Amino acid sequence: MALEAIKLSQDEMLAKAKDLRKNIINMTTAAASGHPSSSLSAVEIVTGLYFGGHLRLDPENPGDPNRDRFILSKGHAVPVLYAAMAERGFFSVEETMSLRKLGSPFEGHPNLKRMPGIEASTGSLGQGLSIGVGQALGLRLDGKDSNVFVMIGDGEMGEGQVWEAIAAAAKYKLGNLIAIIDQNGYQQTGATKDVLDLTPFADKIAPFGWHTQTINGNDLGEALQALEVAASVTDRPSVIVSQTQKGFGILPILEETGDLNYHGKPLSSELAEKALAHIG
Ligand SMILES: Cc1ncc(C[n+]2csc(CCOP(=O)(O)OP(=O)(O)O)c2C)c(N)n1
Ligand SMILES: [Mg+2]
Repeated sequence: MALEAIKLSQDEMLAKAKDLRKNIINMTTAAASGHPSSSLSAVEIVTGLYFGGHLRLDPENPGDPNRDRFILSKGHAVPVLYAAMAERGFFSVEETMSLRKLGSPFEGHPNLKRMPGIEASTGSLGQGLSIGVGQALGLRLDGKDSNVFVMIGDGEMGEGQVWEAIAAAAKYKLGNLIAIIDQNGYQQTGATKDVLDLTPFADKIAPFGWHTQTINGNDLGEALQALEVAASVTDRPSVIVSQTQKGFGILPILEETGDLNYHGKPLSSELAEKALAHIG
């Protein structure tokens, strides 16, 4: 297979998004561990990246130097990444069921030493955008036209290192760098606005010299449109503030539990069954 960006129809992508959601629930419930709600909020953007014509990849040759890169800085949401990679042909959906099992390469956070196709080892929050800046600079030095996409959590935005990376990316006018903030409103210990409110993100990042967009990131059409615009900006870095809901796709089930954050908790088999039925 050659390097290609797969572009499905919007209906096909909506079906993929459902597949991703089901796989996220199945693998975390099987592991009895992991972060389904953090993964679910990001499904539409990740579907858009992998199936909306953005990530030029070759699963047969994951190290192709001309590939585009996706760094999941909020590494605990790795089930969404494994689910997308499985659908894209890096490995089977069945293999992802070994999530968090001893010896499995499907670790609880992305590990580039264990899995081809992972672009950065993340999980220690705050680092992914800096890694992306380095990769974007390197790609430019090498004369490549590859893009680097980095997804950051809204709680993760409280890490000072993210803001250093924002400043550096603007200084170097990294038009090949696209940040996506998954603004799902919650972090580990509660609502992000109560822990450390750095919203509105776009108004804070724009003065550094970034192109900004703010969207409903659980609307696939908006996600696709924003990725299109961001990719067309080549004279400066671009950020998509993706306003989402944590656990999107199974909100009625989370509501039932009385915990809309549901951070770092897998669903019980019983709740997983309900969630899968709800997704349809
Ligand atoms: C440096 C660091 N501190 C703390 C943690 C523990 N931790 C894991 S997930 C999380 C919350 C992250 O919230 P957010 O970035 O909003 O992501 P979400 O789960 O909401 O998508 C925290 C604090 C960590 N992984 N890394
Ligand atoms: Mg969050």
